[in-house]
Amino acid sequence: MQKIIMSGDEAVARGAWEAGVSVAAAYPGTPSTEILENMALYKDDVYATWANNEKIATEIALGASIGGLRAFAAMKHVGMNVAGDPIFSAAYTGVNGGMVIISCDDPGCHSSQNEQDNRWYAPHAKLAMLEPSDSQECKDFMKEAFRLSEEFDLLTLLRLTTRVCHSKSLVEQGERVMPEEKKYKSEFTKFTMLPVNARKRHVIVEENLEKLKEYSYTSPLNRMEINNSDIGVITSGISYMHAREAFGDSVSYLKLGITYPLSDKLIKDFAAKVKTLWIVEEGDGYLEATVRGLGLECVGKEKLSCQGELDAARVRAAFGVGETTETYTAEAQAPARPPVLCAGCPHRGFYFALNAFKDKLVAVGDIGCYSLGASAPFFGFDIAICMGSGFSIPIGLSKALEKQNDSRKVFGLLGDSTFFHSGFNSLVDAVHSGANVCLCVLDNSITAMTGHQENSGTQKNLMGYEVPPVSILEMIYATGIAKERVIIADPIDQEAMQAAIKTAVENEGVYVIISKRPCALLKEVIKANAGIRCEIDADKCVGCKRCMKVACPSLAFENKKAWIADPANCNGCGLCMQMCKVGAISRIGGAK
Ligand SMILES: Cc1ncc(C[n+]2csc(CCOP(=O)(O)OP(=O)(O)O)c2C)c(N)n1
Repeated sequence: MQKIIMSGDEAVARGAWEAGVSVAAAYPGTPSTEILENMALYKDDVYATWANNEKIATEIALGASIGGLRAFAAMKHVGMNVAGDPIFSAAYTGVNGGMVIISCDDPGCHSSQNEQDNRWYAPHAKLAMLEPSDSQECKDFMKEAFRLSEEFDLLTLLRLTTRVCHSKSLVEQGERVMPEEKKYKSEFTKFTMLPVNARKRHVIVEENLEKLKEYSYTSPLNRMEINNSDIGVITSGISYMHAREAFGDSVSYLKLGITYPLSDKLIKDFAAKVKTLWIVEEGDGYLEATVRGLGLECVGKEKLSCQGELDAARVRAAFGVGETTETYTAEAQAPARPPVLCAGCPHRGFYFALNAFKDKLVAVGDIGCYSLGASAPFFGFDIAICMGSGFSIPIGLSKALEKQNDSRKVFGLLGDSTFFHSGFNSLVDAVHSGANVCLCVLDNSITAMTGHQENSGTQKNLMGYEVPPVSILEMIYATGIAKERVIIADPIDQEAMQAAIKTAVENEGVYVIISKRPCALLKEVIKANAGIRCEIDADKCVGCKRCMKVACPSLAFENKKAWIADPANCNGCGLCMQMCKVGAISRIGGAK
């Protein structure tokens, strides 16, 4: 069979297709996003859809599974917190068609608000769990996850981490093999989680996990590599790769593919073959807790902290083995370059306008491209917790400020995708409670942060089909808020945006601002702006640096003059033009 270089995410999608999956749902989030994007390539065979959040994605997949189809839901690690409610109950119901939850964790939080270790979800929610180490295993384990899910009637978790998702290696391609056809049939006691049924299902899920634990002892997904009898390393997922690179054949390995339920027997057998046990695992001491629970001595988290990603050098250094030469790190070669808002980004205009009222408001942010407005030079907000909270934290915070006779108005900021994810629920609470807040939807008409995924406000879906866009404005009106309290403004137009913010700051009660302008990187926007850019007349520039305050990466200041240093990225949005008091900046290449 043909071998192709694939990322872990691509291989997961391939595995799902080969396993005969019919329905796939997800909400984007690094490092999981490419799974569904690749699944959509099989749109003739699979219904692949972006759900508005991870709970919905899980429930869509569950509906398909109950109906008899193989289905999965994919998400980043924090998405599993959002999906927790259906996951914990679906673990009790079990499946009809096989069902897999894919959690992609982000150790080192490269692009996340925390580095939670989702392996704990497996024992907590009572899920089977598999952890692949490379792309071939991503494909093979995905197929096995469906088989185990059906054979043991368990919801199965495929747990990946950034380096497994994004590293590329060879993957042998296989055929799509459809599972035995299953029909939907009414099974009240299995799928209706009323207390009377749930109590019985709890007994069954425990029995099923016990059976899988028994099977796990012989599963080829777990394997021993016996090289010597001194040191035995217990490991799984990407940590296996780091351990192998660090120690080579100088130690023995127990590489675990099924990491819940863990086979006690297998761990004890391995422990009996070596003098000392080392546990090499990224994140928490999850494997270590089980090993110690079996009464076995081991070395683990006292050597390798639970923070950040592992690599071979870190593993070597921790266990004092071999060369501990430093590996290449970007920081060692170049100064840190944190991400910035792009040239022409509408969020920049919003933050610039917000700053004009800095002493009159307190702002709460959220997760999206607008998170970049938290740093210099805007320092746009100093609270950001999780998706949707940008609209609910202000409700509570405004109560606290009221009590402290602090007259500043609390602003909440989130994007269009985040609005559909969970922000709308918070908006309903804010309107219903009459809170003294201003909630701003920074609507750039796309889910930008994670790479331009469609959302319910866009006209196309993941599979490229035309769909009716859902109107954010109509949703806001549907809360019953007075129409004059809803203001739509173009964030690049400073006069309009500052007037909107001023109205909300100066008047009591709930206001909603829709900051509306499409993302500068959208294909249509790039096409419409082709050839248009700003230009600075050096003779007119007086070097006042007012234009530099908008922090556009296309602008630079040298020899006492501002200039467009990166014209290729300037889209002529004109925010800098509005700052210039001497008319040194003009737009060239067409009207806007
Ligand atoms: C629970 C959860 N799911 C997914 C993510 C990943 N994520 C971060 S920002 C974002 C989308 C933001 O899109 P939008 O609100 O439209 O703002 P934009 O980036 O377009 O400005 C997503 C999906 C996350 N951080 N948390």
